[in-house]
Amino acid sequence: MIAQSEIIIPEYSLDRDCTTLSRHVLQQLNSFSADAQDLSAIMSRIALAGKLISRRLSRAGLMEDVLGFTGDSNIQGESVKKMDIYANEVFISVFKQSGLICRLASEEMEKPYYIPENCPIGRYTLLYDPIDGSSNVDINLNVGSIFAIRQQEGEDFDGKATDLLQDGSKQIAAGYILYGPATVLVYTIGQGVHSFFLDPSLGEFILAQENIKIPDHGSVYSVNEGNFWQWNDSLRDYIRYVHRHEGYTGRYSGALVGDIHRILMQGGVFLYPGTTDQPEGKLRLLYETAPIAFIMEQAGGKASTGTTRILDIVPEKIHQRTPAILGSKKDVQLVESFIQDKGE
Ligand code: P6P
Repeated sequence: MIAQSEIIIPEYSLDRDCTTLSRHVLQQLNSFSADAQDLSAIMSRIALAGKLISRRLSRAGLMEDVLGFTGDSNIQGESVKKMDIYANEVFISVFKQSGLICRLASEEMEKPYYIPENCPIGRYTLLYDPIDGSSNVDINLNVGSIFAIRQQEGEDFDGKATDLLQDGSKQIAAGYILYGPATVLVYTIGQGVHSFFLDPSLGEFILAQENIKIPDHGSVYSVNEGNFWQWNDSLRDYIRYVHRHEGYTGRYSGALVGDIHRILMQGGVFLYPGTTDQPEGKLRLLYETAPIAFIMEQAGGKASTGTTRILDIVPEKIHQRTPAILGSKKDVQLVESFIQDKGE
């Protein structure tokens, strides 16, 4: 029998295992107000969605009718994966009866989904990309979910959700879930960037890192060089620069969340510039580049279109796209310098 005095439990490990996402949000806000409780509950629901999607992804290869395409195209004109639909429905399901949310705006839905009147209605809107990088799903490579929370402003009688067409400063919370070897949730509510790892044995996201700071410079540049001849000269000049100078390495997974997480942790720059086919770029502002921009800036990095701060952009439509230069401050500034030198 071991005497109580001989049992040494590192307080840190116990305390950390008890620092769940909902508790961390309340600690961040240093408040138990109704708003703080709502935001904490919203983050818990997002975590639940992440667990459900992570579980489905881990079993996808062994189940019928989980992988592959639905045969339909979404509002973006992209072929829809079965996993896109599943994940989109998961977020709706975890929030439908929560009483926290009034609308969900998703990459997969042309118009926002309004919580039905027979359900409790909340004051927040969830903007999300349910599965980012779904081309990776069928080959078991990393994918992610991206989310942002905004408070409904005014009445949305016409169902056009025009109050969502505001700049990124209206985001109350933002982040992503990376479904990789581990499932990691990274979020900010404007007080730093924090990461949580899903502990499958607990079924909880447990605090891993607080106040993550992106290095001012990193060796990684992350871009689809297959678009090289579709870019402006300035971007081609930047790529020629990193090809010719020591100390740069290319990393590109085809899934924004995985590429951005590498850059958040190790530094560098992610680029999705405009092309001749898509002058505004491919990534969507409200549920891709604005949430990631919030994370980048809160971690001490930078997020621009090459000429404009992404968080300053006021969209004209919900699915508006923006070019994106995201990452370490010095690396983003270097890309911007090539663009500004050419006056593009
Ligand atoms: P491309 C995935 O479809 C996505 O929206 C981002 O996750 C990713 O960074 C980008 O598109 C990849 O696009 O044209 O390089 O395949």
